[in-house]
Amino acid sequence: MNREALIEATKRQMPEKRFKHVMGVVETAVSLAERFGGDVDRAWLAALLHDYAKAWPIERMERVIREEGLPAELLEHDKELWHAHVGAWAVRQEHGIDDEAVLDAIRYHTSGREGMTQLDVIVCLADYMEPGRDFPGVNKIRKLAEHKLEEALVAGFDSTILHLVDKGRRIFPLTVLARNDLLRQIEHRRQESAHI
Ligand code: DGI
Ligand code: FE
Ligand code: FE
Repeated sequence: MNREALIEATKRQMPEKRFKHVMGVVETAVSLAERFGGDVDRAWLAALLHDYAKAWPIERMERVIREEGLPAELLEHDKELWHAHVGAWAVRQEHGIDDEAVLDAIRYHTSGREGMTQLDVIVCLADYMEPGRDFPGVNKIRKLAEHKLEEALVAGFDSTILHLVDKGRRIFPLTVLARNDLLRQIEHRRQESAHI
């Protein structure tokens, strides 16, 4: 796989501003993987491709979901959620990416999911805290991410959920399940370290 060609193909899918965000996510995901002993190559690849379909027209995303057997349930939820699944489909089709761990990290980078892998967490978290991001609470997330991946991602989901509630919008159930599961893992770890 040629990294330069993948970077160029990704750049062609989106406006300059979005591409800058993507490269910020790459930089952040790689540094998180290094800090927490994760898979740096997979973090690089999943981060580069995470928003591959983000700027595609809505109709194109809808067609892929309907015709390529992606979860139909997506159509009943916020369109913001579509690009993650469509992006995973697209990079397999267009670039032969077949590493399921990478595809899952792309697929679940917006919603999260139960049983998130370390790679899923790194990509999702990097998306929240890359250098170009600026929203209330982003510095708290960056601070937590210096030591605690899961705690930082819970803070990220909290900011999204609070924002959606504030706007009177629906919450995709998988995000709630993902947050509960992360809190469960954090609690478990606390209890284990208390017993040593
Ligand atoms: O693609 P990005 O803008 O880089 O970031 P993203 O893939 O995390 O998309 C975030 C958007 O998705 C954000 O505007 C909130 C929106 N969204 C809508 N409903 C939900 C949701 N995000 C989550 N996690 N859960 C939802 O239920
Ligand atoms: Fe995204
Ligand atoms: Fe993103």
